[in-house]
Parts: sequence; C-alpha cells; structure tokens
Amino acid sequence: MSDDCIFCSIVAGDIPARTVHETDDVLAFLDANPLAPGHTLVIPKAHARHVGDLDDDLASDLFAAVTDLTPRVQDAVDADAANVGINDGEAAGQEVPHVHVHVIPRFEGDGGAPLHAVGG
Ligand code: IU
Repeated sequence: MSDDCIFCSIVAGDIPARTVHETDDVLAFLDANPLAPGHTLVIPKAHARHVGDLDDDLASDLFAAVTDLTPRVQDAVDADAANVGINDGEAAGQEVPHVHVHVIPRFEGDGGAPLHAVGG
C-alpha cells in the first residue's frame, strides 16, 4: 500500500468505488470517468506503478481477471467489442501511478478512439 495512491485508498475501502469483481489479489471497479458505459478498471491490490513491477503470479492473476471480466463486462452493457489496455508510464498517458487495466466496451459505430487514446 502506498499512502498517497488513490487506487490503494480504493483497495483499503477509504474511497468508495463501484466494485464489479474482487479476489484476494485483484480488484475491478467501474471507472469514475467512464469513456463508455461499463468502463472497468482491473488492478492488483498490491501497489505497483508499472507492469514490469508485477511478479509473475500477480501478473497472471491480473490477466486471468481481465480475461474473465472482459466478456462479462461486454455482455452487461450489450457491447460489440472492447478495448483492453494499459497506459504504462506518464508519457504513455498513465495518470494514476498504480497499474490498472482498462476494459472499455465498444459499440459498432460508436466513433470512439482506438487504444492509443485510452485515458489520454
Ligand atoms: P490512466 O490510464 O492512468 O490515464 O487512467 C486512469 C483512470 O482512472 C481514468 O480512466 C480515470 O477516470 C480513472 N480514475 C478513477 O476511476 N477514479 C479516480 O478516483 C481517479 C481516476 I483520480
């Protein structure tokens, strides 16, 4: 846990979030400023700034949650597809310095931006 990390505060329950999935190591919640209905963030509970900071077990658990959740999130909002991605580092658009995977439902003809604009 990092004291000044907003996602660590969400994990600790100090800041409310709309949780959609939780295990011992991983939390998924709705993005507070969604780019589309159902926009979900999947995070490791342990603080890590970059994907390269994750150990193999945690990376595996995180990705397992993403593969499980992505079709469920799509179904929940009747989406046609999803952007699944990580902004890793400030220059890549990472605003919150705690690893998070965006799952952004997409709809045919929604005119939304592709992955390079996620969270940017
Ligand atoms: P980024 O990849 O670091 O740019 O994305 C950060 C995301 O975290 C962004 O989509 C925000 O809307 C989202 N977010 C949030 O859900 N709750 C918060 O309290 C804060 C950011 I700060």
